[in-house]
Amino acid sequence: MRTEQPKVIRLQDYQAPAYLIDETHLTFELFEDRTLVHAQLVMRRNPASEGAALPPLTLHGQELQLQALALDDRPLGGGDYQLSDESLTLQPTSAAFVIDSTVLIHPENNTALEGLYKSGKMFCTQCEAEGFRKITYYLDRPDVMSRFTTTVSAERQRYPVLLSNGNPIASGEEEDGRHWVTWEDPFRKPAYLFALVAGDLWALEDSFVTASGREVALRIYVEPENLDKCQHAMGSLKKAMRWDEEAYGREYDLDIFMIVAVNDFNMGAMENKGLNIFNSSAVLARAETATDAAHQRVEAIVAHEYFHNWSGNRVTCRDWFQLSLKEGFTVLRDSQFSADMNSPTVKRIEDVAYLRTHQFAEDAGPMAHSVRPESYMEISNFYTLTIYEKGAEVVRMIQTLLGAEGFRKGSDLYFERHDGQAVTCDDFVRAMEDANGVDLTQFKRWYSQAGTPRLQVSEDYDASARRYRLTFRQNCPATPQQAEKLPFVIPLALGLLDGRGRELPLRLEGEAQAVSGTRVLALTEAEQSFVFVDVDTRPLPSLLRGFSAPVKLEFPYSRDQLLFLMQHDSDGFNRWEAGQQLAVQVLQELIGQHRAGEALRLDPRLLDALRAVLADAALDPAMVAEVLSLPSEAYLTEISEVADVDAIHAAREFARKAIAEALYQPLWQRYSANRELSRQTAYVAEAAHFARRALQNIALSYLMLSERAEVLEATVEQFRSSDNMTERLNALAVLVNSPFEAERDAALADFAEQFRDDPLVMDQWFSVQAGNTRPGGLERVQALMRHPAFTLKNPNKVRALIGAFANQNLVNFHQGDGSGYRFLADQVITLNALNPQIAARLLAPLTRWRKYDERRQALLKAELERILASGELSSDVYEVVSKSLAA
Ligand code: B3K
Ligand code: ZN
Repeated sequence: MRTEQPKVIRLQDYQAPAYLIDETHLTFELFEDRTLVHAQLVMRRNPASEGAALPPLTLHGQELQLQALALDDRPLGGGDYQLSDESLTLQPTSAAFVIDSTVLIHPENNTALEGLYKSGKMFCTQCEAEGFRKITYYLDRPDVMSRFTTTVSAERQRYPVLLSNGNPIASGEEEDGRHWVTWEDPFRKPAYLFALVAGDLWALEDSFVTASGREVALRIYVEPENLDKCQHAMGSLKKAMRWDEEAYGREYDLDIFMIVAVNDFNMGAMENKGLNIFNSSAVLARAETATDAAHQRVEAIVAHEYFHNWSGNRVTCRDWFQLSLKEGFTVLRDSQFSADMNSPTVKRIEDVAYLRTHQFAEDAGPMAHSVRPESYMEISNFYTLTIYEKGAEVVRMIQTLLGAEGFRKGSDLYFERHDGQAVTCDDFVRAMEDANGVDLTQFKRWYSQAGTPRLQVSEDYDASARRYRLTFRQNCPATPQQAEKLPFVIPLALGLLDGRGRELPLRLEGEAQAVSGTRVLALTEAEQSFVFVDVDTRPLPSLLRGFSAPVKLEFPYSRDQLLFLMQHDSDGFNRWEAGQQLAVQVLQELIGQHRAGEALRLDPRLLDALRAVLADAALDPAMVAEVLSLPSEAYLTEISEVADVDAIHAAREFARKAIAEALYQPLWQRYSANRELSRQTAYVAEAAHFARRALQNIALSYLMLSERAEVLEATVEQFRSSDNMTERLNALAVLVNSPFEAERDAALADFAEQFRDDPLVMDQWFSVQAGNTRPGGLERVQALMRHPAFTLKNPNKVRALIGAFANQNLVNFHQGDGSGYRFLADQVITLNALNPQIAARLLAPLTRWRKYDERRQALLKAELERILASGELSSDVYEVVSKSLAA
């Protein structure tokens, strides 16, 4: 049992550092059984810090074995400094001084994958947020920015490539087959952006000429067998570099930009200055081994990390409470980029579906926090959907309120004003205000108040006065530590449709002129009405177009009105949204029938709507696929007061089967036509082809529910003869979820045989099986954990098998006897010792206990208690478990 609770760190306690580090000179001597790190820190008192006397200097440091320490070349002995588990403290004797330290560390035993560690045969680093302190004694905080030089020395044979941030300035040979390289980064940076890589790596090379005509060398380093999987990432990088010049006026600043792919990585990727380190799953992609979704993910993550060069590196965070300053903004930037490269409407649909399912759940759970949190125990736990996804929505709302041009003026001012600084969310908002002459004081509540606001809308039409009134009521539920909330500024984009589906001109009471098309109302009060005048017929409102704010909208649409919006709304996002809301209503009715023990009866209007969409040859096939995708079980859970897992699953499967039967012909027609096209054309990783294959694949998954022989035959054919992973994996998933055991087993065996040497493809093989909702899910997952390709030490494997099971196979995970919960808790306990960050993330499904019936609540809480009592917990796991039990 943990005896000491981790400390709570609070935003209100922020203090500027007492000392600064102007220069950091590092030397790494890498060996198989140890690494020596020499650090020379050129330091001085921070002129901004107060007091006459020199305060003691406390450097962060964890798991370091101190070998030598000197102050201004004077060796220090044991009495000259104090060491604790987390720090080294000494007393400077002058305002400017140099510290030299040598520490011994063990990257070869580092399974937490934070600091310097080994992934397979290579050395690599992950320093954000507080990993640098596991490398050397330092002021490991983002507001301490320093100029770095780094020398890496290692055995040449095993580690021919030695990389760090910036430009290589010297290299040489040593005795005993060792060599060294020195890198210099001309930009000041916080330690979290430091990176080092050593390995036997090959590079795909290219170059890019910036808008001002500078040539930048581009290199993607991978293990030799992966060199043929880097083209897509390289193409994405060049598109991102161009896009950032055009959309934000941001140019790249070093002569070289490097990406390194590593297999063992806790997150997607890391934006280290000039040397991005990536999870191999976020770089490697080619038709035969990666799906369309994987290709799009690579494009988005390459762009995201590249965009950080400005939003994060050139302008960084003052402290970790400001994390969303770089993450929310950068997610917005990458989503705008992806929208421009692909279909903006489809991108928005994907983002909103993700936000509403997962971030809204976080906002309603025990770990709910604001976009700029007030406190944390372990910062690693705050790389959340709220910081990233909701943070992006907050910046997006600023753009909606200011307009594209005003927003660009604001971002230009922000980058210009704060280049080279470590700043706060307030500084970002202030730049937006100053560039536009507006006051965003009330808007800033989005940064400080947690929770998802509800927005209830009612209407009133007065035919004789030709007036239409919309009344908005907003309220936000209490979240931990925040009982009361003040009204938010909610940008509400809307239009009004007449009886034939045409947009009505919009004139508010008191305005001289009508506006045509969408307009944005800024809601600022708990309750507020807007009156539109000159309205000749009762309109149908299209509200929250493009999901203009992250709120839960409530308007009492009838199913016929939703059908009407699906057909006529000029806003593509809202057409999809009307279909989703219709499906939600229909599914909730089925859930009710199931719970009441009644026979299930599907509202035929849903079938009619989907039939019309399938028949619409003019509609983007990606949109057809999106409309055909019923709201997920996870989303249906999120919007339930108390989620009945079994009823949700039964209702949704019933609806899917009914759709498959009723629309068999049009589904078959669209499937066959697209499969034929796939057969005739080579794979292309572009939006139009993603769209076509998305429709083909969802059609196939419906068709298989009919269990007809011709579908089985088509699926097996697609599995065997497609030239790309998108079609092959979908066929495999369809077989895995089908009753055709012989074909399923044969396909699984074939696939494993063909791809056993490709870990990323084997991840997909694990995931497909983890997601199989047929009975016996837990036993299948337990058996797969014994497969030779599985290991708990690789985060991708943990996510692919255990994460997919707990998050995507709800009916198996939530089995009434609690066996799924017990299994997950066991994995969390094991991982707590190996990799605390992954353990804490894996826990999330257990923290949502409030959503379920009393029996499941008790079972979930019992597992949280068991984790708490299991021994010494990492601060990561302790924080999540203790907050979940307290809430
Ligand atoms: N900034 C990194 C996150 C690293 C988190 C480490 N616990 C990835 C990104 O958002 O770009
Ligand atoms: Zn990021």
